[in-house]
Amino acid sequence: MIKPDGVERGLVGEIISRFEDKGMNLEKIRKLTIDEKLARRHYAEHVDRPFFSELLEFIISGPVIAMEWSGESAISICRNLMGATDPKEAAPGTIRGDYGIVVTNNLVHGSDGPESAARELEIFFG
Ligand code: D4T
Repeated sequence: MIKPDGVERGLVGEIISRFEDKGMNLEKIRKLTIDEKLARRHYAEHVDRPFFSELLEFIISGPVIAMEWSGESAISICRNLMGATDPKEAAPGTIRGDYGIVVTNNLVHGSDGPESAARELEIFFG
């Protein structure tokens, strides 16, 4: 998912190109504004984390681009392209390393395993 900061900053094409250039296949794409109910469902695992309310407020603050990508080792490859969660620590050459500074506004979200991918695809594409 490209988060509201990535959309607002006009980085959608750049971010999609990075996944395509690596050899990933874009299967589905949808622009939507997440409402609070959907945000709570998507981020249910983080409900007890101290940053939850900030994360919730941010993710509903503007449109996002939800995407399904396929390809060899798609989950780990996409997460490597995204870089470390905190853009301050993300390596140059990664999306977060090249475009981000603040951890809340870290531009992209990627499923961290097959179960979360299936759960999140169901949330965004049914
Ligand atoms: P996502 O889930 O967005 O791909 O991020 P990660 O898998 O890389 O990281 P995460 O689950 O630890 O964090 C989820 C989400 O919360 C934001 N966040 C994180 C935040 O706003 N403040 C914080 O202190 C942390 C650690 C960023 C990603």
